[in-house]
Amino acid sequence: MQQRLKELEMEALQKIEAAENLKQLNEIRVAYLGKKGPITEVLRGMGKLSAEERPKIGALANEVRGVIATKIEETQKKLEEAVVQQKLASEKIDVTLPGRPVEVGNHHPLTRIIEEVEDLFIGMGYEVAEGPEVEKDFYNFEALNFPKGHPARDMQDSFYITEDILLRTHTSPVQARTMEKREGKGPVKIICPGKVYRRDNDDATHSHQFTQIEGLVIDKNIRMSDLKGTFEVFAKKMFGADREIRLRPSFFPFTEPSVEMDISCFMCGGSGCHVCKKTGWIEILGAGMTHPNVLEMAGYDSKKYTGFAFGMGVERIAMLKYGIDDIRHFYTNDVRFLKQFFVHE
Ligand code: FA5
Repeated sequence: MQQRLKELEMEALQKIEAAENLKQLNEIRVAYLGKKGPITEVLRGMGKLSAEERPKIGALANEVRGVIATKIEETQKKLEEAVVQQKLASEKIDVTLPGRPVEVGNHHPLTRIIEEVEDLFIGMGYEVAEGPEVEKDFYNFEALNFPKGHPARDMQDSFYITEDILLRTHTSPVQARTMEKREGKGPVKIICPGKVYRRDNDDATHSHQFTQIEGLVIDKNIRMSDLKGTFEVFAKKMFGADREIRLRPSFFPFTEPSVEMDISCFMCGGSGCHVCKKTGWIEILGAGMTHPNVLEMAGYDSKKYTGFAFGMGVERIAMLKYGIDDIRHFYTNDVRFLKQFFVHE
């Protein structure tokens, strides 16, 4: 039996030595040290031995088992280390390679226009104001001299949420809110950019959701010539000296007199095309002298104070400035379109 144990030891050590990977080594462990292995079998047969032989064989079996286990452990460490080394060799990192470029976002063209207009007006002493997109009928219409049932409400087809709450159809309610806050005391000089919503049919120059920038100036002795001068500065700065502007008489319940300003079409230069609907002009803003009713409703003495206001379409300005022929490009988020406006800051 002693002989058998020694042979087993030799055989196992040779096989361990020859193991090429961890899987083979594990198979050897199971074969020699497992419950069904030859050493366990020797130990099981010890009952048949004499009392004298039993401790000797028992000790030897344990010794052989220990030798095999130690060898397996050492070999396992070696094989594991070899696996790591192999991985390191195959996954070499060249730290001198240039990095992969990361796609970085940039400002949307509409945001750029808003910032440019804000900068221009802040430079002329205006403050930037804001108001809610979900608005009360009172601020969107009534405080602006559109009583309930007034036919002028049809000019701006609205998305109503309840009878008294709607998605604002223009940024003009911010005028009413600002005047109310000032409690009849001037001067006021604000611009307010924001989203507005109308049940308009979408086409090349109309969208059901678009962006406006409102402006309001209230002080003593504000005249129509102040409005005109402001627009001339604005048009020159935004579009350059060679683009023509024109003011047309118009109607808004909250301004009197009222005007609309057009800019000559960028696409056809004024001869008429599909973008300007054959007129040669693109309308970019509505404006006028603040109606005395609006001033009085907000607590201003309309004999002391006068004012002018305007509301411009940001998409239209962007279209004119960048030569974009369809307003829908702004909302589809096509990166190929947006990338043309990327500026590296
Ligand atoms: C108004 O919204 C008035 N609140 C403007 C105003 C303010 C007048 C202060 C007087 C005093 P209007 O509906 O015309 O006006 O819209 C103003 C501008 O928004 C238009 O000149 C145009 O540039 C833009 N606009 C109007 N409807 C759309 C639309 N559906 N899609 C894109 N832009 C539009």
